[in-house]
Amino acid sequence: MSESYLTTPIYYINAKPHIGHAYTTMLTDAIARSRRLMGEKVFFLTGTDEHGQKVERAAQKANISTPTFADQVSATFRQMCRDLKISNDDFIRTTEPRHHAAAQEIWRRVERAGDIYKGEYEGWYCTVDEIFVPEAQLVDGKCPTCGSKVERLKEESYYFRLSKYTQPLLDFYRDHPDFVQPEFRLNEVRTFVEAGLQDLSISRTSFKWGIPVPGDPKHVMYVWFDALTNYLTALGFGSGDPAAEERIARLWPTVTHFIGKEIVRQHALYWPAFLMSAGLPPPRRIVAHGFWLMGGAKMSKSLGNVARYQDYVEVFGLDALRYFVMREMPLGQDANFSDEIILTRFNADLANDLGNLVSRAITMIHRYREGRVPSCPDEGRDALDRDLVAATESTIASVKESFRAIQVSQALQETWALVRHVNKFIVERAPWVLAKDPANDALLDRTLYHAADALRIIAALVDPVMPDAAERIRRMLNINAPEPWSSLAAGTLAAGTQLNPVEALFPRIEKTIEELRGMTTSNDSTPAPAPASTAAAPASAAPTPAPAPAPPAESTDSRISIDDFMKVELRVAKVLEAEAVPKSKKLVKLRVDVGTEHRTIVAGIAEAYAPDQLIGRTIVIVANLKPAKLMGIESNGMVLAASPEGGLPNLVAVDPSLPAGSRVR
Ligand code: ME8
Repeated sequence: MSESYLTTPIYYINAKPHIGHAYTTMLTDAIARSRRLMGEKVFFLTGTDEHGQKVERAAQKANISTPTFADQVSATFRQMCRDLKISNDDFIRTTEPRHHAAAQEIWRRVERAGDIYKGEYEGWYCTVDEIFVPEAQLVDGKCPTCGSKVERLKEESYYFRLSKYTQPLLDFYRDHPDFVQPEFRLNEVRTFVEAGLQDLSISRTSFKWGIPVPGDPKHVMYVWFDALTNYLTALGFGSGDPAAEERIARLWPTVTHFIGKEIVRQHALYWPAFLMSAGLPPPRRIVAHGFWLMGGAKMSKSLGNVARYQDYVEVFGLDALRYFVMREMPLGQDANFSDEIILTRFNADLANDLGNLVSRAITMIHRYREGRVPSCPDEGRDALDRDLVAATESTIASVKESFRAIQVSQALQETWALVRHVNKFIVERAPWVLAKDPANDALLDRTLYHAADALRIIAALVDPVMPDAAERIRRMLNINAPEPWSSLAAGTLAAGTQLNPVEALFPRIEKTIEELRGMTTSNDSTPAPAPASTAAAPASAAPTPAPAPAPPAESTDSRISIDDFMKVELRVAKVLEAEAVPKSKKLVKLRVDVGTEHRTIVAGIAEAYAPDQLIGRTIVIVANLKPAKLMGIESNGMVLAASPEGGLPNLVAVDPSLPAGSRVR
């Protein structure tokens, strides 16, 4: 049996997980599940990256000890895996003793190779990305990757002789052109290496929250030196266990690291260089996906423009979220995360296409054949039958190929082409007409058989992305276990199978976006870690995207003109009345004076303010928003509040002496 090792990045714990982390984890999970269905044995690792100054500072801000803080936030990532039904085999934390042993072992090996020396680092450091930034790469004095402020460092530091690996890396890239997927990302790294590499500072002395350097505990390891090693730790590297040696020899050459595109350099350059120095082979493959954007900028915890995966699971269901992210983001490209696009895809692809197919195929077998799958003799098949069988067979082949090539969006498009084909087949055959005349019995049997058989194949093909939906379809078809993809073929559904009752798979969501937002309640009970920065967010209920304060270097320019800004009518208002909205944790109904009139606004601030704290306040509202219904109440405007990530909204305040209706600009 062939075997492979798949990893996600290990996530920083300066804040809780968002859709970006959920995405990489779900994508890797879908690939792991597809490989298992193809008969491979998979070892799938995810976890948390817990050291570094950023985490130490976040713990200080939250007024919790760093280890307690680390335990709490790491637990939210572990919970994410459970919530998203991730099939990982291990969850690693870099604060675990097994990882300390592995990181120190790799350090020693690199040191023995003569690749570590002591020097002094003087230069800029971005704590958000945990990277050293050469002066020439600063953009307006800020980090070129995330746009955050950089800090000046001057401290004693150990260096890794990265420069020595310039040629070995270039040779390796030449010999392994498929090392990074998509290929153009490897070209970017190659260009960077060709320009010549400088040695890399790999230790820090100005804080303590890290793995001590062997033999010199005044230093802690640079977080990336520590973090990258996690991929070996999980195989038992540094444990001294002889079984680990065998495991490393077997699995390490198969490893694929799934990452976001912002950390390609660390994985495709630093990591192979560290490994070469330690006498180990570089990873087999790096798969780098694009960014989820929110309001034109990368969704990121440091910018604060994040969407919580929990809100989407609650409103749309887990399978729908998994489907959406994997369908919407072709590998390597950026994609927009928006409530509107999810709702549209939910109703079009899941409720209409797949949901209808399931309900039609199963219901008709119950109605016309007492719930038993009819038999389907070969004779009498016509072009319509043959086309469907051929489409089913070719979809099985192409979907397998797409999963192998890590093109999950493509695999879903291919599967949906089959879903639509079967729906069309049913409409063309019109079983409801055939059923009226017993002379059509054989044709009706063939029609129902082919529809149910294709549905069985579709369930198998969506299984890696939508494991629950696949299981529910199998249950309706009375199939007990997932079908291995190696033997998946059209025409093997057993005639005579007694089907179970039909279930609604994805009932259409008839609500508007505003109503959906009003329904969303936060189930977040773990303490909120201190954010690295905050962004002003509208105070309407989650999951409204917040505009990002500054676009990162790689995003498209999302700046607006003064004319665009002036279209938004911000005005001072006085709160006259306030009452909680029944059955909503977040919403409060306000009656406000906007100078020219009194109006009702529903705001998502109930968790932060009791109604009587609001009466008499002077606030700022968006006065020219189209009305929206929230929990059945028409809201005419939006209250402005700043919302730190994971924290409660804080109303934007102006001098209370300002008259209601004053324009804010
Ligand atoms: O970089 N769109 O951790 P991190 C898509 N600890 N994916 C996103 C995303 C977005 N907007 N935001 C985050 C680190 N991600 C290091 C990794 S590995 C040895 C150390 C995903 O918490 C994506 O996978 O900043 C990205 O690479 C990762 O989260 C970064 O997570």
